Amino acid sequence: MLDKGTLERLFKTYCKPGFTYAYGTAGFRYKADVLDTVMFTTGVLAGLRSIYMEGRTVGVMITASHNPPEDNGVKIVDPKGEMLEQSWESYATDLANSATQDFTAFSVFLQKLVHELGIDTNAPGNIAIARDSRESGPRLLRAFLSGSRILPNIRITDHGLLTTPQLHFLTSKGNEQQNGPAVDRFFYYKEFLSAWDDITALCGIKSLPYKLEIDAANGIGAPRVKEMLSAHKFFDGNFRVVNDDWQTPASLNHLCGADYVKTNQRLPHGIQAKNDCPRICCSFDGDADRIVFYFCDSKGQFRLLDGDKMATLFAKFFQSILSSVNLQESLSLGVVQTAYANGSSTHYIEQVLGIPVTCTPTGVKHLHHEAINHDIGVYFEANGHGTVVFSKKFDEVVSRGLSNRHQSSSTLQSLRLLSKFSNLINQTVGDAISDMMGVLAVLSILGWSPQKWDLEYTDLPNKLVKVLVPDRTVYKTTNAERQLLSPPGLQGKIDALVADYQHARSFVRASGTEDAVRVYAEASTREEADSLASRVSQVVK
Ligand code: NG1
Ligand code: ZN
Repeated sequence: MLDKGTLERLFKTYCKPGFTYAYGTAGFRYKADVLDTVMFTTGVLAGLRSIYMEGRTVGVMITASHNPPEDNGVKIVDPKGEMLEQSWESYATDLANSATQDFTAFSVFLQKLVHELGIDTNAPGNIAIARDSRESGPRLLRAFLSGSRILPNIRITDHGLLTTPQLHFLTSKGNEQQNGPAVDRFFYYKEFLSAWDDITALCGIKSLPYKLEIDAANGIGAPRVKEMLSAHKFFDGNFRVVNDDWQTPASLNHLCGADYVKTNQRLPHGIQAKNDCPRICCSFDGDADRIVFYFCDSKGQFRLLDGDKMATLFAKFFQSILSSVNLQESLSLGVVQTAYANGSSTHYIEQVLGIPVTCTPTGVKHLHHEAINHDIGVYFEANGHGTVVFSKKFDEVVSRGLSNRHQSSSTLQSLRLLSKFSNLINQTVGDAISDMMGVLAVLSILGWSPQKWDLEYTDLPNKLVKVLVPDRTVYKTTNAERQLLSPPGLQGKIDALVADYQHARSFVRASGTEDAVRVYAEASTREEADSLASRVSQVVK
């Protein structure tokens, strides 16, 4: 480690007293002007994590996703591309909060951590880092790099501007392929496009079934999706990216993007309400790890195809392929949702498809950990954040099937399809680009229009409201966030309100990314859902 004098000088450059940080749903996320301290300490912590993981590459993403342009954040990605292990979230928080006291508190805590974890601070480590298009990104990157440099043997690969899922994917592949080709964003494009080419060739698909309009939220997804798809025969001339002004920081997520479309249930700026040509539209969020689809029906009305609709589409698709090759008993298929999933989607998956559903707390890290208990685990948050994960057993069973020379050609075709789908989907985390291609591939194979997809089930009317409260930390939940434990007595009041409505549901939880409490309500009519949300909001305040 650096000598004390140099360390103290660096510390004083970046660390300021008087702020308390918490590692939230997706890392540290605040207004960018209070982030320097935690960027510096996260630089230290990511280095320690890599040394602890025997030098394997740890990823770091600087982003605040769908939040406004003046926010930013940082999260650490573990070597397999997954979210940071939970016990380390507390180390990250405690290290940051020691640094907001003074240099002595920071160095004492750091020494204690290093000692307790048995870390040799001179050992080698590797970090792969990237950022989204926010204006504060370069400044925060400098603070991070200075933190990581207090450990002398940490090698940094700076990928520059990437989408969040690209960084997850490259972190994971970088660890798998030590001596292979360069693992950069072009490697990402090649991997996913070759899976797309294999699937379309296998299924005889010659072109996109309809025009594609992509709202890129004026974020980093815009240049990346253009760079990836522009030169490809399927997409060239058949897709259009709107809200692609990623170089104007103030326009990020403004009147556009997945969060805007899902929350307001309306078209983003830049996409016209028309139904004169077959088309499907989608919106990414600011760092392109979420996607929602939509279209306008014959009356020109907006129809949303959100994360729940994607989960049901993938679940139904994989279920039908598994049963076509008689693998439904040997390979388990399950869907993971959160309490925000529309009740109709859960009912459809469980009762119509007969596929088990598990509910976890909000945040993909929770969904992901549950999904890996299945051989094919489909997980999506209603807001469009999710993916599909395939187990080792899935790989083994499929490759065994493929090497069996007595299989019929239709069985071989289905097994190849399963195998190629596991390559088309970014299994490390939700990925707008990869999910988009996955959905387009499924719709093309099934020959479905967006209208047909939408008709699978009808959403219950619902409402999500943000309520500002003096202290959101008092809102403690249980039962996958569906019930409040505290403040005392509040859950009883919510239950009493819910009982006034037909087929209704409502729950309250503190946001992990914003200083607010979220109220969700659904009921059998629009009026009832709105009324329940408003009455629950009143008792929460
Ligand atoms: P919070 O702010 O904890 O509700 C939001 C989303 C999550 C997840 C994270 C990370 C909702 C209701 N919540 O979390 O699903 O995507 O942001 O970006 O959409
Ligand atoms: Zn995001």
